[in-house]
Amino acid sequence: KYECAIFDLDGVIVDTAKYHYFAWAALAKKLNINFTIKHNELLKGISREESLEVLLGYSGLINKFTREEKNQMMEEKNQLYLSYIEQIGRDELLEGALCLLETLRNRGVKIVLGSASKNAPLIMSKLGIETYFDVIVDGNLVKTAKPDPEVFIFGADKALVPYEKCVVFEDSIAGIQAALASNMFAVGIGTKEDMPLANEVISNLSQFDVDRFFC
Ligand code: B16
Ligand code: MG
Repeated sequence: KYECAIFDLDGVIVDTAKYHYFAWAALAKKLNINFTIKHNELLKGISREESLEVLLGYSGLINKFTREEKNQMMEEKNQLYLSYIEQIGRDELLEGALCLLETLRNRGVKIVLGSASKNAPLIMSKLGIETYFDVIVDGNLVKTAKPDPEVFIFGADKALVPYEKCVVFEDSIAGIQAALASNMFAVGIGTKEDMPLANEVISNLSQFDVDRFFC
C-alpha cells in the first residue's frame, strides 16, 4: 500500500487551469498567435517562463522579443490571471477534492502539495485548505519545473516518505512525466487521450478508489 498522496493544484484540486488558459489566450490574441484549448495542453503544469516560450514558439516569434518584453508579457498574463482568481472560493474546488483530502487525513496518509504555481499560496489561503497539507511545495520553492521531478522529490523528502510509496494526482502531461521520473504512481485527472502515459486516468478525484491504495 501507499503512504503519501501528492496533489497538483491547478486542474486537480481547484478549477483554475481554465483561468491560466484564458489569460494566455488573451496574450496570444494580442500577439496574433493562433492558440486553442488543444495548444494549451502543453502549457499545463509547466512554469510561467516556459509557458511563454511554448506560446511564442507556436508562432515562430520566439526570438523576436527582448528579455524585458517577455517579462512584461508574463507580468501582464499574471495580472489578468490574478484578476480572475480574486473572487475564487470553495465552489471552485474540483469534484471529490475536499472529500478525498478529508478521507486521507482521517486515515493518517501524508498529504503533499506539488504545484508549479507561484500563486499556489494565495489560492490555498483563499480556499482555506492549507491545513490539510503536511507539506506544501510550489513554484516559489523549486528551481526546475515539471517535467523535471524536483517538485515531487522535494515534497516526498520533506514528508519523509520513499518515492515508491507516493501516489501523484496530476492533470498535465508534464506533471505525469515528473511523477513517473520520480518513481511514483501517476494518476491522471482528465482523459487518457491527454495523458496517455499515466498509470491510470480518472475524470475527477471522486472516482479515486482510496481502499485500493491506502490503508
Ligand atoms: P504561475 P499546477 C501550474 O500549476 C499550471 O498548471 C500552469 O498552467 C502554470 O503555468 C504554472 O502553474 C505556473 O503558474 O504563473 O501561477 O506561477 O498545475 O502545477 O498546480
Ligand atoms: Mg495542474
